[in-house]
Amino acid sequence: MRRLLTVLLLACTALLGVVTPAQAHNVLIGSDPRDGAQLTSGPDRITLTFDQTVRQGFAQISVTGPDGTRWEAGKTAVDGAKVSVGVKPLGPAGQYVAGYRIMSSDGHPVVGKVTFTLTVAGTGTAAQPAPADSAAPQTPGLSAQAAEAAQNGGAGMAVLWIVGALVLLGGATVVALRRTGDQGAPR
Ligand SMILES: [Cu+2]
Repeated sequence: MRRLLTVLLLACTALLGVVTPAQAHNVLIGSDPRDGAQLTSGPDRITLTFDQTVRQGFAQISVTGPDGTRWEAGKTAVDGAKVSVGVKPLGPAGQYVAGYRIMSSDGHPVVGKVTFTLTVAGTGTAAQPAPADSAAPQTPGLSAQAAEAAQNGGAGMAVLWIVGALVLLGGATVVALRRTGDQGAPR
């Protein structure tokens, strides 16, 4: 039993160890357009503002419109704590999702999304048409990652760390129980 307690203690320490650094992740503190905005005309650019400097070279914003059409224009730019991308003139009215992927200043990737609604249809045509196989559940890659992160309340990475730690904890407990059982079992 003492062994089990020791293992549990070690596992808890490990849990704290992996959760603490996750707090240093960059956090989205604002956007233009803001999340949930209702727009009568499309924005020229989408700008995301984080709480601290974003690393260069990994950041990417994709703009996905109704039916999976794509509307971002040009490369994603990183300027200090701001990450932005150009947007083509928008087309159909409906919901547009700016999915993002950035590298935190602490070296961890962070994904998420900002959603806005175009209330009046524009005249633009998509940078990329809707995927041919519309039966596919989700376009793989960035938008899927962003959607997943959003489902986790934007704390995708933190959740991953916690799940990983719990798996470790569970494994350690099973090993400890087996060992205790072996010692006590009559042969
Ligand atoms: Cu981090």
